[in-house]
Amino acid sequence: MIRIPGWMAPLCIAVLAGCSGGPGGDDGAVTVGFSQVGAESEWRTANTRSIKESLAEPAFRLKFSDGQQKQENQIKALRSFIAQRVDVIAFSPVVETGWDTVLAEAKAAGIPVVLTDRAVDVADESLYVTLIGSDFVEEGRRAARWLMADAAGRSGPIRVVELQGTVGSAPANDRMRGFREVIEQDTRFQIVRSQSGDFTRARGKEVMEAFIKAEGQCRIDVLFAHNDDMAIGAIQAIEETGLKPGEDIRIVSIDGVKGAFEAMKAGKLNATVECNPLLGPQLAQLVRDVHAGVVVPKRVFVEESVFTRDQAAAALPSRRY
Ligand code: GYE
Repeated sequence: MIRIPGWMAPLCIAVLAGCSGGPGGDDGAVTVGFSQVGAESEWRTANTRSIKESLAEPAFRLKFSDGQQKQENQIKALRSFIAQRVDVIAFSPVVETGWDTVLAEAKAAGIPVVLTDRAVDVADESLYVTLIGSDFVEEGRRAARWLMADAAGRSGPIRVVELQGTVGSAPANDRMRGFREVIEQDTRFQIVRSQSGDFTRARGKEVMEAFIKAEGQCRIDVLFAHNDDMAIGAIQAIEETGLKPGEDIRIVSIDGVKGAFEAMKAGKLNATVECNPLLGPQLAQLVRDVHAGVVVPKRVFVEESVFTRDQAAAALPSRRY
């Protein structure tokens, strides 16, 4: 028996009534409204490119909106997609909470919602059809596991500072959680400072400067940054104080963008945990399926791994982001 998901009911009524269900006309293209977080990192730039390439004509008609890291902008974009009666809404929510109302509006309009990259925290899970993205908790665990292996034989205390991603975002919440879950099993490690650098290089640099100022030159052993861009900003801050990033302070970050591979090649970053931004092709397939009424899994993961300094030079030429 084919189960019709709740959000499809109004859509079915529209189809039965002979309505095309979208503004696209009869060419068969699926009209997608996509609301992006912003352009805060190398990861995001690669992600946007992948989405634009994959949701291209003639199969799709893409309405793309950049939220500039502000939830209010994203909510406005979603409302405008609803008003334009797009076929499918896809979006990467900047933070996890505060989406219930606008998602209920999309559901009432019969427009299915596909979450990409980041999760939402809503009371009613039927407000979205599926989420495609990485396992951020596992990425945090991987960073911690790498640090523990790297510190084998070393005595404690090992003083860690953490640059968090955007406050309230799924990757910041989950990476913090996964990292702590593992690192707390090893009593040598102490997280001495933890603050948001908003996933940008500029903020990563500023906050690292403040950490060094507050802790004094030789009291930070390890930096864990929730993304490569903040690590790259922090590397500058570390160099400006005369310390050697990658040596005096061991650094692990997340994403695996080209800038991280270059920093590893130069010996300044020790490891990066991969977070694959090239979601476009999988997203396009999901959008097609959802639009056709195919029942899709509620959660779709992306495959990733960890890269270290000794692998950087060999891996760099084949990196696609
Ligand atoms: O790690 C970071 C970006 O949501 C996975 O957002 C994404 C994160 C990514 O700004 O670089």
